[in-house]
Amino acid sequence: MKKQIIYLLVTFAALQLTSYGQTGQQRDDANGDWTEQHVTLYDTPEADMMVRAGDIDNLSFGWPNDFDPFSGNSTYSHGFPWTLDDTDAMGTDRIMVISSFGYSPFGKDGYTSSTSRPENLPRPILLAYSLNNMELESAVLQLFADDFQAPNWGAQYFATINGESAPYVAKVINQLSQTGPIGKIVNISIPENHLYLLERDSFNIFIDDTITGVAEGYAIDFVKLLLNPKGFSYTAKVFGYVVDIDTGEPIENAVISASGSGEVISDEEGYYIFENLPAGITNLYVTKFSYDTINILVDLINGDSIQRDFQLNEVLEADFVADNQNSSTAPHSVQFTDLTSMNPTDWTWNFGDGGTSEEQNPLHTYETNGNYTVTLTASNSEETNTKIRINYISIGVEGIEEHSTISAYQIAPNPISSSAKISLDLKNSGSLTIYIQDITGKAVKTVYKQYQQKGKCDIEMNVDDLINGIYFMTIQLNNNSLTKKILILHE
Ligand SMILES: [Ca+2]
Ligand SMILES: [Ca+2]
Ligand SMILES: [Ca+2]
Repeated sequence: MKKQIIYLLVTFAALQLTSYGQTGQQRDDANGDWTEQHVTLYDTPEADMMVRAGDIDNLSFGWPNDFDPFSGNSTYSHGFPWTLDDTDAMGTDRIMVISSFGYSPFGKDGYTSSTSRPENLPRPILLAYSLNNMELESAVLQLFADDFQAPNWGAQYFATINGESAPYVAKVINQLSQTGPIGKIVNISIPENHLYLLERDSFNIFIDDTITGVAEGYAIDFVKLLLNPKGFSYTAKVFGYVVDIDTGEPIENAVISASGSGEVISDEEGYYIFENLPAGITNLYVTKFSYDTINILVDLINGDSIQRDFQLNEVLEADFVADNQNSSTAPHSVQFTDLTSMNPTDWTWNFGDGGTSEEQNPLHTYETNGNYTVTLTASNSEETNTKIRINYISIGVEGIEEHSTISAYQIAPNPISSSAKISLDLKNSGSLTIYIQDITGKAVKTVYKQYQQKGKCDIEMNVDDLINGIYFMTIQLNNNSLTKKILILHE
């Protein structure tokens, strides 16, 4: 009898092994044919366009029965090394060991031990497609990552996309601590200011570590690009509270951004919620002026609802505005107002024309025409921080409202009773942010935050949610910004 039970158990285990290796699903609307190496689909349930390189086959092992690689679960551990298949897309379904790997006193990961040069050198993964005049508004990169263990072995990955450094990719993969040869879907947003890289109808991602020399290898089953994503097939809910780490007070208006799901703002209780984050690894950022930025990975299974609270540490962050940045001729006097957080006690101003001051709110007179970069270094007994505003002051440079990258700007009407139009002429494309601060420097409203093509644009703004008073509006394009005083007077 006992023998029979053992026999049954062995048979059952053998059956499990044979079923592992079969792919339950071979095709779906969001991904197309899983066995294809290069797929482009338009208007899928998830995006205006989906491009993939690499077959969806768990590095050629196949998926266990009832396992869905998009569900957010990790695969079971698989063997290694494995026989390479020449038909697999470049850079997929193969072990790649960082190119700096050399002598490693701290041991080796399994992938490094079981493979050799030159087969295991990192390779780029290429996606080719045609945008067909599609306007690109956002993009999410999904990759099925296997055996990434930078924290365990001390690797410091970098990533490039079309040859440009992609720190937003490196940031995520450097935090992955996969427990051995297992795979999981990872979601990474392409930031707005890098979308132009995807307008070349090709996408080349390369991941390596050319510095540390440690023994770390990884593998990628497939890479998938969602252009103008609409939503994800498998999602989870994440919610929580943002509070000050010292006082425990809720922090309102903190911006929480998540890969592929835009951003949400904490309310007066510090509460935020994302209803539909993609399953798998997703990166969350929490930012708030005068607080340290927090970045964490969340690991989500389809249908999860999890709480993640954030405790932010207030820091001294320098900032300032000028009442009157532009003038047609010198001499021109500018009143600067310090907006630094955490009660600074010392200020060092550099006005860009050789002039300096140690007052909190200096008045400075520019004697010569030109563009001037203004720097404020503020400190208290514990911290120091510097704010640089490039070409912040413009005097006698081609018209009154001239600026190095933002020209012909106008806010009308001003004073504003309910809504106003901001008219801009941008000399460069880039990340455009428009925000409003109150007289104490507290950010009270984000008017606009998007990638913007160069040229003329009009932005409508409603200020019904702000009480009457004087405010400062900052228009920031990439690293350049200008600030204008506005007056809100509701009728
Ligand atoms: Ca394969
Ligand atoms: Ca590894
Ligand atoms: Ca594959």
